[in-house]
Amino acid sequence: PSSNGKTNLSLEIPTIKFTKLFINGEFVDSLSGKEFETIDPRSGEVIAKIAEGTKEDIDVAVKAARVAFDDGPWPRMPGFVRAKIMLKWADLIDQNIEEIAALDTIDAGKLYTFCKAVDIPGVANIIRYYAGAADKIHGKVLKPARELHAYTLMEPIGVVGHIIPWNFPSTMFAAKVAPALAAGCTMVLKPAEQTPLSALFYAHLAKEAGIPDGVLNVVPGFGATAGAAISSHMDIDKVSFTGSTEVGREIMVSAARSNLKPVSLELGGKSPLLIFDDADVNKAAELALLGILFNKGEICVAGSRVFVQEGIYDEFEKKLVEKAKAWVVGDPFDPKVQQGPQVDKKQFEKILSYIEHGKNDGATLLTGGKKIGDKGYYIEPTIFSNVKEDMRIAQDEIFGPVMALMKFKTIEEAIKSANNTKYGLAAGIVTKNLDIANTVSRSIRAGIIWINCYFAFGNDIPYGGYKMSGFGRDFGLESLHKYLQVKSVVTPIYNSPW
Ligand code: TXE
Repeated sequence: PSSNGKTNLSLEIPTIKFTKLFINGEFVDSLSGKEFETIDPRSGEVIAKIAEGTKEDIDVAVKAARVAFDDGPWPRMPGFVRAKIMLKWADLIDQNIEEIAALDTIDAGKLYTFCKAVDIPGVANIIRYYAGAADKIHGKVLKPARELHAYTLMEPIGVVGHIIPWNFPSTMFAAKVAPALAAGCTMVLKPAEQTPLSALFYAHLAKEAGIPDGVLNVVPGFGATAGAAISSHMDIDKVSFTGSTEVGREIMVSAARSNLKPVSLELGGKSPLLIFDDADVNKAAELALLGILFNKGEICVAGSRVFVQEGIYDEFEKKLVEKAKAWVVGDPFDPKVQQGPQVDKKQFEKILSYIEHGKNDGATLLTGGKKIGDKGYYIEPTIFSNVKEDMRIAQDEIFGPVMALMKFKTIEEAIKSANNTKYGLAAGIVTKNLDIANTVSRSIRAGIIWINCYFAFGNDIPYGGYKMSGFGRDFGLESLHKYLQVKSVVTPIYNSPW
């Protein structure tokens, strides 16, 4: 890989301390004794062997979570006591930022400096956000027409199953676990098989912080075995999933076929970024590039379809290509590097095959298009122009550093093109014109719209899909409500007929 900087990389690589399943407050081997390898995408080499959870281990973990829910202190504690423990956990995470950041870097190829500055401190802050909500969960006193006293209770939904992906191993962990804990739920989480390391580290710190045994169980394993055991489990009350649309559909089917547990699904995307003639071309090109290259394009809200109005198109294209050529790909521990390796061989090959589709389907390859080096899973920032809306590179989620660049004339045309996708996760608009911004933001069917920015996230900003990008929201109090259910209690007022 090309890299501008010199670093002593070995200094950053942590010893792997936790490789077993975390069930009922203990690190244990899997019942089958099986293990799987987690791979460093910088080299394709094995980092560690991890205990592989299968259906039997999920059963044990669910039993522990069930006991912790039915008989344990967690759901019964006053909210501020849960909050106090969660805040301690957040502080412990803050004390271990560098080590956890390094785990996500070797496991997922994510930029070390970014994990250290944003992802891992972000985990602590997500936990703090929901800890702050733990003692503010309450129902309403109602006013029925008849002489009844009626009120609602907000109760924790029960035992939750979380299935998370590999692109944001830490953020996804926190976004699922923190609101469920605040709500008083107990849970079993399956990290992605590509990235089990940080989740096990967080589990260890949860125990140290005083989260009672059985409340948080972490079972690494594969989707078809451990994941499917969660979605089809008769004693899990809710499943929260982030991953591909295909697997989301399977999860919904097995939830329906088992105990009808509610599911929330945060799935794929093919998000549009619309750049209008009045935009600052240089800034817009920077934003568009970041929109597709951030986290190597492995982000569900990647701005993978970029539509540019014809008046600035040529200048924009020129600037974009210049900037893409200057983008630094290399070892993610190197602070000068902007893009690390793709997460694994499967993802790497998928992206390269889409690049071939782009060429074969008649799009123009403006820059990139090749792998870098012979070791690890590095891919050049890749931009296609002359993309037709029905091409595979304009319709399918590639989940890599590959942009489809298109031109438009009118606002109406831009809106129509932006919505020409089965997905609806995010969209970006670049314009100084308030009328355009207001019209377009209301016309695009997506869960989050960024105006003159991209990837602007916040703990209190709900985030999730329209259409086949799924349903349910992560972040914000909306997410807390996924883990609660409403119970109505009704009683006649003294002596009144009912
Ligand atoms: O995802 P999977 P993969 C998209 C992206 C990517 C593609 C494939 O386009 O290229 O999906 O990635 C678990 N029952 N996204 O194959 O398989 C799995 O073990 C229950 C978008 O890695 O969806 C992992 O923990 N669980 C996305 C999680 O699901 C199952 C992030 C996600 O893996 C299962 C990741 C099953 N039958 C990929 N099969 C986003 N929205 O951010 C797998 N899993």
